[in-house]
Amino acid sequence: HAADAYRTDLMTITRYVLNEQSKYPESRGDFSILLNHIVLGCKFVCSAVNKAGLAKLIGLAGETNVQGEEQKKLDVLSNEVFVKALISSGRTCILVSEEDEEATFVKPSQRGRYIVVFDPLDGSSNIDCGVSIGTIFGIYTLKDAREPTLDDVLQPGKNMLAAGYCMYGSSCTFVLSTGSGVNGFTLDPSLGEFILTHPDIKIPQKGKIYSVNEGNAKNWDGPTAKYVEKCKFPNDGSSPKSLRYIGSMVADVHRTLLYGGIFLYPADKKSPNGKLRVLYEVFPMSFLMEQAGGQAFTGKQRALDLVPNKIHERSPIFLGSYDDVEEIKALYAAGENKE
Ligand code: P6P
Repeated sequence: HAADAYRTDLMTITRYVLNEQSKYPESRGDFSILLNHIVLGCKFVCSAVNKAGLAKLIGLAGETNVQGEEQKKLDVLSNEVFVKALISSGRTCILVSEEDEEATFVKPSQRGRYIVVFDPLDGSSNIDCGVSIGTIFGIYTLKDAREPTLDDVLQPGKNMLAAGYCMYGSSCTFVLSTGSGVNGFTLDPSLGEFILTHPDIKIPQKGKIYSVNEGNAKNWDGPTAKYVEKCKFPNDGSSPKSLRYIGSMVADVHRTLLYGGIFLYPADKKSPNGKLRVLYEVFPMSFLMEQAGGQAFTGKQRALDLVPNKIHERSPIFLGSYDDVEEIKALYAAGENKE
């Protein structure tokens, strides 16, 4: 409708964060500045990802471009964009990226008090077939003002101030929590702004979908195998759950958040800690799930209580609708009693 096309009270992500900020009179706008730089990175990646197919078509990807430079892989390019954007914000002191073996310690002249952990382009192996991929991030703050060390990063996820992801799919959707609920914003390319489209997201208490790579079933432990069996052959007369697995965490988690259900990346005999990384995959998604009324479990404990020892540590993860995760927690508790 014409009226919708010209809504005048646009709640952009910048306005939303400033509104949030006004709740903390002592804040100096640092978080808004930090977030705006993360949003800038996402807008760049969104544009690059959307061109990726074309770049391949016109032979740019993987070959030299007009400047004779080697065309960078999108995940490397995305990482460089985020690292540069975060450092230039002047509000960060430590960065941990899935793409960098070591943490980046920002030099004192450009240092702020925020620590950002991120996967610049998760699921990037799916780019060539057009499957949605995404950026995932979490934000901690320095515990005190002394020289930052790696200990300041190795904090449990419950200490995060904020977490979110940006999904590059049919539309570019930015989902964010700053600790008081979850909100979704969609990029309006004509404005170059993220507009609030999913206010106060709450995940359904129970869902009808389970999301796991069934190809790993041979290597699952007892409780996971039992849970998936129950999804397929329920013994309480309820109908079987549907299986939806995209193989791109941001897409699988976004669907779970909006439709309900459970996403599982369990441990298995080959990978006893599962595949997903604690700091910049498990923690941010677990933070969002809890903020949306769901929960996240590692097979042993609440995911956000985990204290990582290494920045690229992995953990099994079961996250989604509260009741669905409760079921698998009960199976792990029963499994433990049997040992
Ligand atoms: P599998 C993508 O490579 C990724 O890191 C996540 O985005 C995704 O959830 C997972 O790995 C898929 O792993 O072993 O099922 O292909």
